[in-house]
Amino acid sequence: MTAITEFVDLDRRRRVAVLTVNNPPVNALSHGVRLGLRDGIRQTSADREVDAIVIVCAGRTFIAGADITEFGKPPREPGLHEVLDLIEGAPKPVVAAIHGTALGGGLEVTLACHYRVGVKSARFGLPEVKLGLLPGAGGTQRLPRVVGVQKALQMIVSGDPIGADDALKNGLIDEIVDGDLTAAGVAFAEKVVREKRPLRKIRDMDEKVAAVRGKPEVFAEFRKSVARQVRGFRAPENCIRAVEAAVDLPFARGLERERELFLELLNSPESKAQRYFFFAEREAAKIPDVPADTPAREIKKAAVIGAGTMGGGIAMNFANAGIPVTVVEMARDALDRGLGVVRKNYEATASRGRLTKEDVERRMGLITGTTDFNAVGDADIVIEAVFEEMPVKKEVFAKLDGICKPDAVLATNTSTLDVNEIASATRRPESVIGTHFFSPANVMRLLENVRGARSSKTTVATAMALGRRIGKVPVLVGVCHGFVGNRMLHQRGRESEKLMLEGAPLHQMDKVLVDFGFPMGPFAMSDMAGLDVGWRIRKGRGVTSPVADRICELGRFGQKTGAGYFKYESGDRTPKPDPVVEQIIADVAREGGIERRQISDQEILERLLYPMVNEGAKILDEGIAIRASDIDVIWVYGYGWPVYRGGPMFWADQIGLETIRDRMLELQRKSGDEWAPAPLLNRLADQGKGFLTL
Ligand code: T1G
Ligand code: NAD
Repeated sequence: MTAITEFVDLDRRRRVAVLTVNNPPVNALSHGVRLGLRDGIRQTSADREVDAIVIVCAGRTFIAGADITEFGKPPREPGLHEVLDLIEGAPKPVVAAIHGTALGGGLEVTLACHYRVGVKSARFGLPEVKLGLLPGAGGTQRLPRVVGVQKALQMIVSGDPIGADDALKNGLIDEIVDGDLTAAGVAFAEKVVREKRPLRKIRDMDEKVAAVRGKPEVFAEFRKSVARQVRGFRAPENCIRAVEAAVDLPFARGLERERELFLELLNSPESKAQRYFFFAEREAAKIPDVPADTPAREIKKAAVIGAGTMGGGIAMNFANAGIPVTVVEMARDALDRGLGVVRKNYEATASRGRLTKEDVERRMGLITGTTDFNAVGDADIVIEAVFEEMPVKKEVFAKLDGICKPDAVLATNTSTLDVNEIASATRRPESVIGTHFFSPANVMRLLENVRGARSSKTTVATAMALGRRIGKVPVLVGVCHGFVGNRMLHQRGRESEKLMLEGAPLHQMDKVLVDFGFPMGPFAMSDMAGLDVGWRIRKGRGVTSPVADRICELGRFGQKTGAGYFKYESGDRTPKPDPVVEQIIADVAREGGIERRQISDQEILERLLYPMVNEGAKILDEGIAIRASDIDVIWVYGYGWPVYRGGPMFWADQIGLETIRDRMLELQRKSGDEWAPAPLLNRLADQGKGFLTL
């Protein structure tokens, strides 16, 4: 074995050369890897002792793409196109031997090879669209020539990988191999040589793109079919145009068109935000004082207290991950109702073909309902999701303290209450932590883990590891009212009520945020979550919200009662303005002596989002969030902040903190001290810095 570069080794197996890429952790196509592949292909192409070449990777995966950390930096030769032209133009067969995830530029490397083999567990994808980009090294031109235009459009615009069986069925790979991958790759290459198979260059394959030539309806239908999920994103349309070029243009011209469309995206604010977010999501998993090797408790059995809106969804997460879970309710009818909702949700998913009947029964089989608290004695973790009332929570935790095994983790799903006070109801506060799921808990990916003053590192590590295991994005936050997400949401809510009294129609405010990229406006979202939850919390805390309270007093709790801030036709979730509510707002404004006026979309946007950013600055200053990017991860995964705007803190940095601070000072002079800029915002604005420089 000789090293071509630090990241690529060359070995020989009889008359087959093996180029092994070794650039941990994911063999990204960094400059050193490209250099090694270029020199390796040149050397082995010229070597008369070599009949074929195999490209394989060391470590846990085949090449997982271009090195994202190199984007935005001056490009270094060789570029990926040069390397791929050498591979495809090699005078002897080049075979890619694939394991793990061949993604982005990694899949494009395999598409430049003449043949591809993969192990059963391998996955194949072009996820560039998730970075606000498109496959920029021939993927949009070569993939449709192999798997056909429809499949290529689906893979490139969704960015989701496919498995080996699907890849084989669609001609993306030639064989599924098992055992030693390098040996299998070499054997396949020797077979190609022995059978004198052609040097199959995908660039020369025209049949599958020709089949769609002159049929623009194929693209029109596809655009229609993805319109809802690609709303606001810039990259998907460029992806579709690049595949159109593969159909309409000769290969070389198609590559040029792909390049133009790629560069447009590379320099776009959307891709900058999505590339930032890629790393922000991975940073969120790192807790400075809880190293990655901190021992976490193994979760073999779980329990959930309360089978209401949240309890049922939380239990589904465990069952979905194959973890047996016991659900405890205080009465049989509440239990049956809660588990009934769980079964209905699973059956609804099965009716959409995303689960089989066997899957439904297997998952329901992992969920055991009981009204006997003692049944949770052997659970490794217990998550409490009972009423949001401190006395009820403390009574439950005191009971769990007496029942659960010594090393069990006791977690609370409270959305606002003091986790430290809840922990004080036990003799083991070090084992208590907040695990704040978002509704619907079996769908929303965010998990806000709330570290109590006494939560041990093992308890923190356990909650973070569990979050990833049940398919969530866990983010660690500190204890304060509403933690990070709800605390910032409260500031937006406060200002939205002022705006409504000053004259901004509810549907206008919702439209401003929907146009900004949120899936739903604040008032439609409240109607979906249920106005009664907030009403119960306000009553519990003796605080009022005049308009919302009057709406709730009329029994209008939102979608679940057919009316809330908006009214809903039966079976239709479209929010419709309701004169009843407009009258309530006008009455409260008149009683408050508030003069009403037209308010611009820009003013609405600033007054709804700047208070959130300002609260984010306070949260950072108080150490409730470890880093600004964690706040962005919380808002993207928990509150629908559009990922192509990075998150509230990233977005604020793009606008410039000085601009935001100065606008807040203006509003402070007009409307009062709730607009006072946070000390951190002031400091950074004065220094001309951003939150992400912290
Ligand atoms: N570049 C640089 N670093 C990367 C990387 C990449 N492509 N992929 C992962 N990392 C880092 C990551 O930040 C983390 O670092 C560590 O590797 C482990 O990652 C020309 C333009 C492969 C499925 O979009 O989807 O090719 O935090 O924690 O959960 O057309 O990483 O440890 O310091 O995510 O096992 C297209 C991106 C690029 C794939 C593994 N490729 N990666 O998941 O580990 S654009 C992608 C992933 C492109 C071409 C275009 C996942 C993974 P750290 P991890 P994982
Ligand atoms: P819910 O009213 O729908 O369900 C609470 C359930 O707890 C009820 O079924 C009730 O019978 C049961 N319960 C009450 N006391 C009990 C006890 N002593 N033992 C066993 N069961 C008991 O409420 P929810 O919306 O599911 O909220 C539950 C918790 O989750 C609250 O702390 C809430 O703040 C939090 N939360 C709610 C949401 C949301 O959007 N609904 C989101 C995040 C967090």
